[in-house]
Amino acid sequence: MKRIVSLLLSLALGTFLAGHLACQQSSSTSSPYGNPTPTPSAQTINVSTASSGSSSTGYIYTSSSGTNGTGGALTLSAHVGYTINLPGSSLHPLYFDNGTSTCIFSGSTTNQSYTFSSTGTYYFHCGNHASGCSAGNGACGSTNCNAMAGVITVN
Ligand SMILES: [Cu+2]
Repeated sequence: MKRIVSLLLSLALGTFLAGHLACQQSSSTSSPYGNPTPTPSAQTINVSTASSGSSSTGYIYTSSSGTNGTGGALTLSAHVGYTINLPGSSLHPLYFDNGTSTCIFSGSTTNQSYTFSSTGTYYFHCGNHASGCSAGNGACGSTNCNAMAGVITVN
């Protein structure tokens, strides 16, 4: 009788341990030492040009991951490590900066790509079709461009 009880106990213990180990294995794919740490994956944001009657200059920037507010300015958010692809052409010369008068791209007439290495607020506008830029369409460091313009918050 004692042997049967002992056998049943070891069977139950074995089943419990097998289930426990299987459970641990399935939940430890990210880290064996506790809760998995989510790693934000690098993403790419693509910005395009478009005609729009809602813009005072007839053009806007668009992106599937952003919103166009009144006046047409595009609002985007990103994380450090994200890459943004920005259009530039002779019709839409690209100005891009991080809120200072130092341009990252200054009137570029070709498409540009930029990977964010720092948090902050970044701005871009078209040299021909932005409106209301305090420093002028042909300059960087304007924080209030609308129409063909965009703002990216990087955190
Ligand atoms: Cu333009």
